[in-house]
Amino acid sequence: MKKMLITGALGQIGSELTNKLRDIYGNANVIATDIRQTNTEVAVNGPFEILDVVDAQRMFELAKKYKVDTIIHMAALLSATAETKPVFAWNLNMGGLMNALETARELNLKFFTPSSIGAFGPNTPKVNTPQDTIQRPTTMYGVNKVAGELLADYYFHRFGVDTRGVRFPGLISYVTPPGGGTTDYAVEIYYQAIKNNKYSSYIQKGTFMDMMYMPDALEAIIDLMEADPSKLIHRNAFNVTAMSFDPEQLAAEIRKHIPSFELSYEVDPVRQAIADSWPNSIDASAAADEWGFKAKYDLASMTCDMLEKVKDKMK
Ligand code: AKB
Repeated sequence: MKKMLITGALGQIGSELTNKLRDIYGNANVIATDIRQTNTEVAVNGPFEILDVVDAQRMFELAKKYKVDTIIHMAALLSATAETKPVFAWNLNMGGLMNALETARELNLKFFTPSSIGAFGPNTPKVNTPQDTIQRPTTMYGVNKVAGELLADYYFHRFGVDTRGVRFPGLISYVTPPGGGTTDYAVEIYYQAIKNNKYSSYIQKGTFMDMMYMPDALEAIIDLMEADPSKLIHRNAFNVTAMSFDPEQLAAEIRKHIPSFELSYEVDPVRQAIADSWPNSIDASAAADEWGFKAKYDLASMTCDMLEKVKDKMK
């Protein structure tokens, strides 16, 4: 990768990814795009363009104008929002992906887009979920993600587009808040712990989901994109994870730093049903074997860092 265009660059992953890529590849070589410009570092540090990913023509023209060699397609509606607006989610998630893949095909670009643990469903083996297994998701987001994995494979096999991707678990970060996801509770809890010493979780105790700290997610994207293609057996949907916990375990870790922290529950049936349909823990050994994936942060080290950074941010 030398010059790249990122969609959804002001989102939870996009904003940190853009900064990291600019540090590595140079500010001018990372073209940030999003549907609207908010006054963030990303929009002023280097090239920024307004792009609605359903506008195929503009996506193509921007990629051509900046002569990029890679497209990193991050713009998408997350699981909980997609469930409330399924038609809009289909049009945005699938339309945006199709436009990005077509741009990559026409201009011969490398391509990255994330899938998710949401690509699995209630019939998937729940523990240590294998890389290749039954998926059959029951959410619109999951349907989009499975279709996206297959579509990206198709563009590789049919047209030779160098498509790559991972299945992200819930991502935890302190820079840009997530929005509309099922795993967002695991971010909110840190802010509430510092602000109010308590948190009311919309996810029930005993609900385990895979999670990863943002620095590991960013490393994973870059490592996969720079990996030797001859080593890749899979391409578009590598399971990656760093930890699996339920709200009680997360609260217990927070109490090591804030002993008076209180956790209560007000379960949201929509997000709980989504979480119940996802695996408890996934197996990331294919990513480890094929391109050396290894997360650095576990629950303890992530919690230490999150509490420190969120505290600084709130000063
Ligand atoms: C969500 O909760 O929708 C996302 C995801 C796991 O894909 N964080």
